[in-house]
Order: sequence, then structure tokens, then C-alpha cells
Amino acid sequence: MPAEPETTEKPGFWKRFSKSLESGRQAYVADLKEVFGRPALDAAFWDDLEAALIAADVGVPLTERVVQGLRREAAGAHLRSPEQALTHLKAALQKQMGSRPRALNLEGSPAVLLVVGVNGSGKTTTIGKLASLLRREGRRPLLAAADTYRAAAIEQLQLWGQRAQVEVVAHRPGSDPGAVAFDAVQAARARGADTVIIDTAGRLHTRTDLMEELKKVRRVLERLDQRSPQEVLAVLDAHIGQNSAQQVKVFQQAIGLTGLAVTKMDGSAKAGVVLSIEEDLAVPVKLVGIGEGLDDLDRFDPGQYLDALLRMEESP
Ligand SMILES: Nc1nc2c(ncn2[C@@H]2O[C@H](COP(=O)(O)OP(=O)(O)O)[C@@H](O)[C@H]2O)c(=O)[nH]1
Ligand SMILES: [Mg+2]
Repeated sequence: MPAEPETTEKPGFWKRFSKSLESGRQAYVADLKEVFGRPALDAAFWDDLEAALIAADVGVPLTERVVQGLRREAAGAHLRSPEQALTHLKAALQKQMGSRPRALNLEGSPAVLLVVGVNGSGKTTTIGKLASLLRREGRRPLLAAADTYRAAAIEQLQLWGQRAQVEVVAHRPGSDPGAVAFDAVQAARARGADTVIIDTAGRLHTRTDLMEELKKVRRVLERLDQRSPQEVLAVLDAHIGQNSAQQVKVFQQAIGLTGLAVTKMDGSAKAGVVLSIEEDLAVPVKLVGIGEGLDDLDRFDPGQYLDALLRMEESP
């Protein structure tokens, strides 16, 4: 009998996403199972549903709004059973998420994506994975090592450049990040790269220093092309949960954000955090990361996400 082939094909991104939520989901999934398994839509049902959603880090304001909406539907007799409530809940959250524009703006020659966020949130890793994703889609990305604060940061980006097989423009440690960004855009124009992804520092001597530095990078880019940067993406760590939104507000105020990349969703106990962060910052989640592999990043898909968040059986 022929032996089984040793390597089976890796499951698709959202299948892995769902699987990787499993460990973190245990706590609130048990609650949801109990809530939706109830016989009636009584007061205890609504209270426990609220508690379960808050436990998943969906956030208090959104949870209250959604549950109030469901209660109104139940009062109007459109909704009669806990089972139906689950369908309605999914639809309400889908509607909430569906209204936000999530496509990455990649129009420009080159399109410039400025990536910001606190230290350790996953910027450099996300940039490596994004370069690989865009390359698989037929684009030609180029990376800019504008986190010049530490030599190790430059080397880490260069390593990702090798892994993703894309060029990296880097200067010496301590050099001017604006000059790196400038050179990267010029290099992209000269060499026919269509997307420049700029890595930045997450920590400097003070927060004011950091914000001034980022503003300067932004000004350099705007001078090269008024429409640039096409995207300013903030990277947030899902493990930190809703507090990560607080960290990112400073960046939003200083340079403005066009999108969010939520990393480390693998094994996060706070999978609902995507909902609360969007609500809090009013900036759409555009990318989501589930690990440190080249293909562990994808564009955010609300439908797939909600299925994974509210799925009550183990994924196959
Ligand atoms: N499990 C997991 N780890 C990640 C993910 N993204 C980044 N990391 C890890 O988080 C740490 C910090 O990432 P890094 O990209 O250096 O963050 P930066 O300081 O913002 O550039 C590294 O150890 C990464 O390997 C993710 O999606 N899942
Ligand atoms: Mg970094």
C-alpha cells in the first residue's frame, strides 16, 4: 500500500484563524453555548448574553447597543428564541462591520504605506508578512527601514526582506528616518517597485520626540507626492486587548490613521477586541495576523471573523 503523503496542504488563512482562536475562545464560548442553549428569552438570557460578549472583549458600549437592539426586536416579536437571537446577533455585528471601507489604498506610483505603533506590537513582522502577501498578488513591494533607533531593528527588517524576497532600503543606525523614507520612494520609482512599506520606531527618548519624528516622515512623503502616504496603518497587539486602542490614539491624533492591523490574534483570549477597537477609534481593521510565518497575515474579512468568533462547535 502506498504511504500517505507526509505533507498535506496547509489549510487556508481563515480556517487557521478559526482554529487559532480556539484556545482563547474557551472561556466565553462556554458562556455563549449556555446562553444560546436556554429555552427562553428572559431577563437572565439578556444579562448573560451581555456578560459573555463583554468577556470576549467586544466592549461595553457596542455590547449594550447591540443587545438593546436585539431586545427591541424581541419585543416586536420578530425574534422569539435564543437560537434566533444568535442569527440576529451575527447580522447586527455584520451590519456594524460592513459599513466600514477596508480595502487597502494601493493607488500611487509608488503607493506608500506608513506603518506605526508601539514597540513590540508587531510592526516589523506585519510588514514582512504584508510584503509577502502583496508579492503573491503580483505587486512589487519595497521596504524602508525608518526605525533607525536601534541597529537590531534595521537587521530584523532586512531579514524579513530576504524571507519575503523584496528589496530593503536602509541607512545607518541613528540616521534620519525622513531621509530613509525619501530614498525608499526614489528607489521605488527608479527600480519599478509599486509599493513602499515604511517601518518606523515605536519608542524614542520621549513620546513627543516619536510623534515629531513621524510627523516629519509624513511631511517628507507629502512633499514627494501630495497623495502620499496612501495608508497610515497602526499595528495593535490583540493580547493587550482594549488597552491597545488607548496606545494607538496618540498616533491617530499626531499623524492620522487610515487603517489598523491587529496582530497576535492566535490564541488571544480577546478575539472580540476587533469590534471594540473599531468602535473606539472609528478606524477600520484592514489586516489581521495570526502568527510569525510568511503567510500568517491576511486582509480582514468581517464575515469570516464573526463566524470564527461566534462559532460554538470546535472547528474541523
Ligand atoms: N504569535 C504571534 N506573534 C507575533 C505576531 N506578530 C508579531 N509577533 C511577534 O511579536 C514580537 C514583536 O514583533 P515585532 O514585529 O518585532 O514588533 P515591532 O517592535 O512593533 O516591530 C516578535 O517576537 C514577533 O515575532 C503574530 O501575529 N502572532
Ligand atoms: Mg520593529
